[in-house]
Amino acid sequence: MTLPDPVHPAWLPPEAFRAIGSRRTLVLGDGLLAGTVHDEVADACARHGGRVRRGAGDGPHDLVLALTTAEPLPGVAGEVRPGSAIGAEGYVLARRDGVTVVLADEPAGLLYGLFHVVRLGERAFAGERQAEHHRPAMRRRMLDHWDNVDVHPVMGQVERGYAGGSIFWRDGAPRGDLARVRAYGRLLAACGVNAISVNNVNVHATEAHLLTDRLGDVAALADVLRPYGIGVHLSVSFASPVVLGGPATADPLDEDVRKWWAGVTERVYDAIPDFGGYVVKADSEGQPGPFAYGRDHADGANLLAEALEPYGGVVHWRAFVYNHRQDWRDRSTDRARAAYDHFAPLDGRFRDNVILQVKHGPVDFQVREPVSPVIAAMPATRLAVELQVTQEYTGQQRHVCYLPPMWREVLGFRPWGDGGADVAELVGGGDLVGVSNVGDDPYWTGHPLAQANLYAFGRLAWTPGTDPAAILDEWIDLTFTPATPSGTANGDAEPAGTAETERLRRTLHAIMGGSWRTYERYTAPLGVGFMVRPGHHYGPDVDGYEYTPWGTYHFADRDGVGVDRTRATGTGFTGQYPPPWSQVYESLDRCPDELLLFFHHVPYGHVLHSGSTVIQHIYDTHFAGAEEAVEARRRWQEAAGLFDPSLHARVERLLDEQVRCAEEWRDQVNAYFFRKSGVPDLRGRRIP
Ligand code: GCW
Repeated sequence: MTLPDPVHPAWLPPEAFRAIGSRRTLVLGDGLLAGTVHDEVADACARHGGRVRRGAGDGPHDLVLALTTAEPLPGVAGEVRPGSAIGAEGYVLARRDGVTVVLADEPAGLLYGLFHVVRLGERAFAGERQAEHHRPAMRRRMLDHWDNVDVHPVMGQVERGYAGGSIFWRDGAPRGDLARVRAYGRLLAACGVNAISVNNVNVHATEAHLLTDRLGDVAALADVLRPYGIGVHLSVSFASPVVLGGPATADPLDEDVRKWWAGVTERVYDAIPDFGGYVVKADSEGQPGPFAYGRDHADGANLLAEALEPYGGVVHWRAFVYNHRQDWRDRSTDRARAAYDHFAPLDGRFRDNVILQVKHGPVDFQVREPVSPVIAAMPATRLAVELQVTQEYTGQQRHVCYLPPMWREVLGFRPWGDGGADVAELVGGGDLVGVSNVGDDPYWTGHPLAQANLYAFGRLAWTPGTDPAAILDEWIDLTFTPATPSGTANGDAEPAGTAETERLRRTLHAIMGGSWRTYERYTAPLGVGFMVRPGHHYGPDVDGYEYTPWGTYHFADRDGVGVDRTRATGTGFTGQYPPPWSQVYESLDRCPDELLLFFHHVPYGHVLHSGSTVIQHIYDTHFAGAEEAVEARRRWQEAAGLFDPSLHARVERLLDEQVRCAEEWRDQVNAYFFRKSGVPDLRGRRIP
């Protein structure tokens, strides 16, 4: 596939297909996605001299990609066919007698199997391989685009977008570059993503029309994404009937409203038969919702679910509901409590095709938050966990911040303690949703190294237990050194790379591997959150949100800092967790250091488990974090010869900005707390 110039190929450079493209492949199976698999291989063969057959299979073959329903399956493929079902998107990978086999029950499995072979490169064609069964942990692995069709006067083309404009929309119209959208679908399929929503959850006037008279624009996107197994979803306004010329009310219990949604939804499926469903942000930050009619969120979600049900569609109903007009003087209102307080009582009331979409933390995508208690509180409700791939609060794609270590902690969190299920298991078979970090920038994600977050999102949604460092290796190998993969994420032996590729890997690990913790060190301390500039949320402003209606406070005074969320003396938020966490978070002694100020208000002299006082920890981490940014830049500068010069130059410029901003954070946070507390730095460093 030829990419529209000058778009960066990300993790699918042509070289990544060399191993397949130089061999003899047989593709057995019908259907659109099997056709995609054939075309991918054919394209690779045209470049690298191999050949591909589809249907009838004169041997010999090096690679057979076959549906289990294909008759007859050639010898080796027949031998590795498992006795039981492989499952919707799964595949079996094996190698015997010099033939590599991918078997799948459905064409989607063939596509994911093909990309597995791409990841393995030459290793896919060496030695023998016992049959391995691969299937995704999450049924839906979805990216939400916060893309506006019109340029929003405040938020622009993409809300919280840091990679240029939208790849779908521009100035009120479709952007029209469907080749780019197709290339995006291909990248997503290669990391395992199978669904996207194509517009912002804040649905403004123009965007509301995508549901009705501008449905053709959505159908055009669905058409180019379909060959890569990507289902299209749409964010809709709860007030759609009112704003699109239907009934004068959007009351979910009104008969005319129900009929209106049924009719509209029928037309959606006429245009897009495999349409995924609706995404809804209701009664949140000014978006309309069922509260206006005295109804609750189960009433609201079920209305849309009922309309989608005949077609197998789903509603992603967001749990991000809180009072964004609170009085900062009111210490009893706690934004962290809001999602649980609104939704936990509704457990069991949602229709089967409602998926409650819960942000991973109780507040709002901060660099450090506890896991949302809603996830453990809704056993009778289908759940999606929402992660923010776009780096709104983690450096806005100007800072390197490799997020998978945070996501791994979220997915591995056990709400009932050791021995209980973890978040990935709780949501297992359900949905993992990420807010996309992609735009029309030539590197897709603005910061070229932010591509790794997108790639890793898909890979973690497929296999949540994967080590983030192994995913990083996979991404590095595909993107930068496709000829010499290390393949550690697949558990394969590591072949010797050249000294140069080893240096390249070491450089990227040094810069990216710990970058989330580095970012945490130079920004808001110990889980307290925010301290960002209001509005755009970039850079430090310690009191920026302190006296605002948004509910995000740190309560620093001359004696101490932090939010008391205990049951004993605070907002009672700790009580939303089951034991042991309700007790661990309640207890000043047991609360993990990194979340201390999320749960407790403590004096500056409070001694952490680490042995340091809170104030000294603030100074130490801020000096260390800013130094780590300087060190990352130094490593990058040293590695100039290892990367494409224009990519290198782009990252270098961004690292300059990261260093500048990290030092600004360091100085503002340190100065602020020194002035509040009057406690000097034990090590006598300069605090402005
Ligand atoms: O983090 C906040 C963002 C808003 C966003 C909102 C949400 C789309 O600042 O820009 O709106 O979350 O998740 O709905």
